[in-house]
Amino acid sequence: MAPQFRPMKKTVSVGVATAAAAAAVAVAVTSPAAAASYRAPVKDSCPGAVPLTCTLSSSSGSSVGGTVTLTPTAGGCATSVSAVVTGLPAEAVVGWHVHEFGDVSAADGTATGGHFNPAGVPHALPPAGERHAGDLGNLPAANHGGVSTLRGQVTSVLTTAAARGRGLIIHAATDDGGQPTGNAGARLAQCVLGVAAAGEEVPAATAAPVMTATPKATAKPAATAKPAATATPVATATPRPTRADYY
Ligand SMILES: [Cu+2]
Repeated sequence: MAPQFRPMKKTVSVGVATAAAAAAVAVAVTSPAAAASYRAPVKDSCPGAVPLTCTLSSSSGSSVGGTVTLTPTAGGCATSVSAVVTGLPAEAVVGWHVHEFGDVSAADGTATGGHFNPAGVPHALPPAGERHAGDLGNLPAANHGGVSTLRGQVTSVLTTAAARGRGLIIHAATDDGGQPTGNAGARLAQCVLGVAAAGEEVPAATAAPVMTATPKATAKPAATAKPAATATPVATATPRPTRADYY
Protein backbone atom coordinates (compact mmCIF):
# COMPACT_ATOMS: atom_id res chain seq x y z
CA MET A 1 0.00 0.00 0.00
CA ALA A 2 2.94 2.27 0.34
CA PRO A 3 3.28 2.84 -3.39
CA GLN A 4 -0.09 4.52 -3.54
CA PHE A 5 1.14 7.60 -1.82
CA ARG A 6 2.39 10.15 -4.25
CA PRO A 7 2.82 13.29 -2.26
CA MET A 8 6.12 14.04 -3.93
CA LYS A 9 4.80 17.06 -5.73
CA LYS A 10 3.78 18.72 -2.52
CA THR A 11 6.88 17.54 -0.84
CA VAL A 12 8.90 19.52 -3.28
CA SER A 13 7.01 22.72 -2.87
CA VAL A 14 7.02 22.49 0.88
CA GLY A 15 10.56 21.31 1.11
CA VAL A 16 11.91 24.22 -0.86
CA ALA A 17 12.25 26.19 2.35
CA THR A 18 15.44 24.55 3.44
CA ALA A 19 17.37 21.47 2.60
CA ALA A 20 16.88 20.27 6.13
CA ALA A 21 13.15 20.66 5.91
CA ALA A 22 13.11 18.87 2.60
CA ALA A 23 15.02 15.98 4.06
CA ALA A 24 12.70 15.79 7.02
CA VAL A 25 9.66 15.69 4.82
CA ALA A 26 11.18 13.12 2.54
CA VAL A 27 11.85 10.84 5.47
CA ALA A 28 8.38 11.29 6.86
CA VAL A 29 6.75 10.40 3.59
CA THR A 30 8.44 7.05 3.43
CA SER A 31 6.18 5.89 6.22
CA PRO A 32 2.54 5.52 5.22
CA ALA A 33 1.36 6.63 8.62
CA ALA A 34 3.57 9.64 8.59
CA ALA A 35 2.55 10.39 5.06
CA ALA A 36 -1.09 10.43 6.04
CA SER A 37 -0.54 12.94 8.78
CA TYR A 38 1.73 14.94 6.54
CA ARG A 39 -0.75 15.16 3.71
CA ALA A 40 -3.65 16.24 5.83
CA PRO A 41 -2.85 19.93 6.09
CA VAL A 42 -1.60 20.27 2.55
CA LYS A 43 -3.89 21.93 0.07
CA ASP A 44 -4.34 19.04 -2.24
CA SER A 45 -8.05 18.70 -2.34
CA CYS A 46 -9.96 20.54 -5.00
CA PRO A 47 -13.69 20.10 -4.49
CA GLY A 48 -16.30 20.91 -7.09
CA ALA A 49 -14.52 19.19 -9.95
CA VAL A 50 -16.86 18.41 -12.80
CA PRO A 51 -16.45 17.58 -16.49
CA LEU A 52 -17.25 20.57 -18.66
CA THR A 53 -18.24 20.93 -22.27
CA CYS A 54 -18.37 23.94 -24.54
CA THR A 55 -19.92 24.14 -28.01
CA LEU A 56 -18.42 26.97 -30.01
CA SER A 57 -20.47 29.53 -31.87
CA SER A 58 -18.82 31.65 -34.50
CA SER A 59 -18.34 35.33 -33.80
CA SER A 60 -16.79 38.33 -35.50
CA GLY A 61 -18.13 37.05 -38.82
CA SER A 62 -16.05 33.88 -38.84
CA SER A 63 -17.13 30.34 -39.57
CA VAL A 64 -15.20 28.85 -36.67
CA GLY A 65 -16.96 26.21 -34.60
CA GLY A 66 -16.28 23.04 -32.71
CA THR A 67 -16.30 21.55 -29.27
CA VAL A 68 -14.07 21.84 -26.23
CA THR A 69 -14.08 19.56 -23.22
CA LEU A 70 -12.43 19.99 -19.85
CA THR A 71 -11.93 16.96 -17.67
CA PRO A 72 -10.76 17.11 -14.07
CA THR A 73 -7.52 15.38 -13.22
CA ALA A 74 -5.35 15.14 -10.13
CA GLY A 75 -8.28 15.08 -7.77
CA GLY A 76 -9.81 18.07 -9.49
CA CYS A 77 -6.73 20.22 -8.98
CA ALA A 78 -5.76 20.19 -12.66
CA THR A 79 -7.63 19.95 -15.92
CA SER A 80 -7.21 17.90 -19.06
CA VAL A 81 -8.29 19.85 -22.11
CA SER A 82 -9.40 18.47 -25.45
CA ALA A 83 -10.76 20.28 -28.46
CA VAL A 84 -11.83 19.97 -32.05
CA VAL A 85 -12.02 23.39 -33.64
CA THR A 86 -13.17 23.77 -37.22
CA GLY A 87 -13.31 26.56 -39.75
CA LEU A 88 -9.79 27.87 -39.21
CA PRO A 89 -7.42 28.89 -41.98
CA ALA A 90 -5.18 26.01 -43.03
CA GLU A 91 -2.11 25.72 -40.83
CA ALA A 92 -3.26 28.55 -38.60
CA VAL A 93 -1.99 28.55 -35.03
CA VAL A 94 -4.42 30.54 -32.96
CA GLY A 95 -4.59 31.51 -29.32
CA TRP A 96 -7.41 30.53 -27.03
CA HIS A 97 -8.30 31.30 -23.48
CA VAL A 98 -10.85 30.84 -20.79
CA HIS A 99 -12.35 34.26 -20.31
CA GLU A 100 -13.94 35.77 -17.28
CA PHE A 101 -17.63 35.64 -18.10
CA GLY A 102 -19.98 33.11 -19.58
CA ASP A 103 -21.72 35.82 -21.53
CA VAL A 104 -21.79 35.18 -25.25
CA SER A 105 -24.32 37.88 -26.08
CA ALA A 106 -21.90 40.09 -27.99
CA ALA A 107 -21.39 39.25 -31.67
CA ASP A 108 -17.70 39.99 -31.37
CA GLY A 109 -17.17 37.95 -28.21
CA THR A 110 -16.33 40.90 -26.02
CA ALA A 111 -19.04 40.17 -23.46
CA THR A 112 -16.89 37.35 -22.16
CA GLY A 113 -14.59 39.97 -20.68
CA GLY A 114 -10.87 39.55 -20.24
CA HIS A 115 -8.85 36.47 -19.50
CA PHE A 116 -9.92 34.55 -16.42
CA ASN A 117 -7.18 35.62 -14.01
CA PRO A 118 -8.26 35.29 -10.38
CA ALA A 119 -4.68 35.46 -9.15
CA GLY A 120 -4.05 38.80 -10.81
CA VAL A 121 -0.79 37.70 -12.40
CA PRO A 122 0.68 38.65 -15.79
CA HIS A 123 -0.29 36.91 -18.99
CA ALA A 124 2.03 34.15 -20.16
CA LEU A 125 2.17 31.10 -22.34
CA PRO A 126 2.11 27.57 -20.99
CA PRO A 127 3.91 25.94 -19.42
CA ALA A 128 4.83 29.02 -17.41
CA GLY A 129 3.80 28.37 -13.84
CA GLU A 130 2.69 31.93 -13.32
CA ARG A 131 0.08 32.89 -15.85
CA HIS A 132 -3.62 33.58 -16.08
CA ALA A 133 -5.71 30.58 -15.08
CA GLY A 134 -7.38 31.00 -18.44
CA ASP A 135 -4.14 31.02 -20.42
CA LEU A 136 -4.44 27.95 -22.58
CA GLY A 137 -1.81 29.10 -25.02
CA ASN A 138 -2.31 28.17 -28.66
CA LEU A 139 -4.22 25.43 -30.36
CA PRO A 140 -2.24 22.97 -32.47
CA ALA A 141 -1.84 24.10 -36.08
CA ALA A 142 -4.97 23.53 -38.09
CA ASN A 143 -4.77 20.93 -40.80
CA HIS A 144 -5.45 21.73 -44.42
CA GLY A 145 -9.11 21.27 -43.79
CA GLY A 146 -8.98 24.00 -41.19
CA VAL A 147 -9.41 21.68 -38.24
CA SER A 148 -7.32 21.88 -35.11
CA THR A 149 -7.44 18.87 -32.84
CA LEU A 150 -6.14 18.69 -29.31
CA ARG A 151 -6.31 15.66 -27.09
CA GLY A 152 -6.01 15.67 -23.35
CA GLN A 153 -3.30 18.11 -22.54
CA VAL A 154 -3.14 19.12 -18.93
CA THR A 155 -3.16 22.56 -17.44
CA SER A 156 -2.32 22.75 -13.77
CA VAL A 157 -3.34 26.37 -13.26
CA LEU A 158 -7.03 25.84 -13.96
CA THR A 159 -9.61 23.73 -12.17
CA THR A 160 -12.91 22.76 -13.69
CA ALA A 161 -14.63 24.08 -10.58
CA ALA A 162 -13.23 27.53 -11.35
CA ALA A 163 -13.81 27.32 -15.09
CA ARG A 164 -17.41 26.24 -14.80
CA GLY A 165 -19.78 28.78 -16.30
CA ARG A 166 -17.07 30.94 -17.79
CA GLY A 167 -16.47 31.83 -21.39
CA LEU A 168 -14.01 30.32 -23.82
CA ILE A 169 -12.65 32.24 -26.79
CA ILE A 170 -10.91 31.12 -29.97
CA HIS A 171 -8.83 33.97 -31.36
CA ALA A 172 -7.76 34.90 -34.87
CA ALA A 173 -4.04 35.22 -34.23
CA THR A 174 -1.31 33.43 -32.38
CA ASP A 175 -0.91 34.22 -28.71
CA ASP A 176 2.67 35.47 -28.53
CA GLY A 177 2.75 35.70 -24.77
CA GLY A 178 2.98 39.48 -24.85
CA GLN A 179 1.22 41.74 -22.38
CA PRO A 180 -1.43 42.14 -21.48
CA THR A 181 -3.23 39.40 -23.39
CA GLY A 182 -0.95 37.94 -26.00
CA ASN A 183 -1.93 39.99 -29.06
CA ALA A 184 -4.20 37.19 -30.18
CA GLY A 185 -6.51 39.41 -32.15
CA ALA A 186 -10.19 39.08 -32.90
CA ARG A 187 -12.48 36.63 -31.17
CA LEU A 188 -13.56 34.15 -33.83
CA ALA A 189 -15.67 31.85 -31.72
CA GLN A 190 -17.03 31.70 -28.22
CA CYS A 191 -18.86 29.37 -25.88
CA VAL A 192 -19.79 28.89 -22.24
CA LEU A 193 -18.19 26.09 -20.25
CA GLY A 194 -21.12 24.11 -18.95
CA VAL A 195 -21.47 20.91 -16.96
CA ALA A 196 -21.17 17.92 -19.26
CA ALA A 197 -23.88 15.29 -19.29
CA ALA A 198 -21.19 12.65 -19.35
CA GLY A 199 -20.48 12.65 -15.66
CA GLU A 200 -21.36 14.77 -12.72
CA GLU A 201 -19.41 13.39 -9.90
CA VAL A 202 -15.73 13.64 -9.68
CA PRO A 203 -15.02 13.26 -6.02
CA ALA A 204 -12.52 15.56 -4.48
CA ALA A 205 -10.39 12.50 -4.48
CA THR A 206 -7.32 13.75 -2.81
CA ALA A 207 -8.80 13.62 0.64
CA ALA A 208 -9.27 9.91 0.16
CA PRO A 209 -5.79 8.67 1.06
CA VAL A 210 -6.05 10.27 4.46
CA MET A 211 -9.58 9.11 5.09
CA THR A 212 -9.04 5.53 4.11
CA ALA A 213 -6.24 5.27 6.57
CA THR A 214 -8.72 4.85 9.39
CA PRO A 215 -11.67 2.85 8.11
CA LYS A 216 -10.71 0.06 10.47
CA ALA A 217 -13.56 1.58 12.42
CA THR A 218 -15.84 -0.62 10.37
CA ALA A 219 -17.57 -3.11 12.64
CA LYS A 220 -17.81 -6.83 12.05
CA PRO A 221 -14.19 -7.66 12.78
CA ALA A 222 -14.51 -11.41 12.92
CA ALA A 223 -17.24 -11.66 10.34
CA THR A 224 -15.17 -10.60 7.43
CA ALA A 225 -12.46 -13.04 6.65
CA LYS A 226 -10.07 -10.31 5.65
CA PRO A 227 -10.71 -7.20 7.65
CA ALA A 228 -7.25 -5.89 7.22
CA ALA A 229 -7.16 -6.54 3.52
CA THR A 230 -10.35 -4.65 2.82
CA ALA A 231 -8.94 -1.74 4.68
CA THR A 232 -6.72 -0.96 1.74
CA PRO A 233 -8.99 0.72 -0.75
CA VAL A 234 -6.26 3.26 -0.55
CA ALA A 235 -5.52 1.99 -4.00
CA THR A 236 -8.38 4.19 -5.13
CA ALA A 237 -6.20 7.16 -4.52
CA THR A 238 -6.40 9.10 -7.71
CA PRO A 239 -3.46 9.04 -10.01
CA ARG A 240 -1.71 12.34 -10.37
CA PRO A 241 -0.76 12.84 -13.96
CA THR A 242 -0.25 16.50 -13.42
CA ARG A 243 3.28 16.92 -14.59
CA ALA A 244 2.45 17.17 -18.25
CA ASP A 245 1.63 20.81 -18.01
CA TYR A 246 1.44 21.73 -21.61
CA TYR A 247 -0.52 24.87 -21.84
CU1 LIG B 1 -8.68 35.34 -25.21
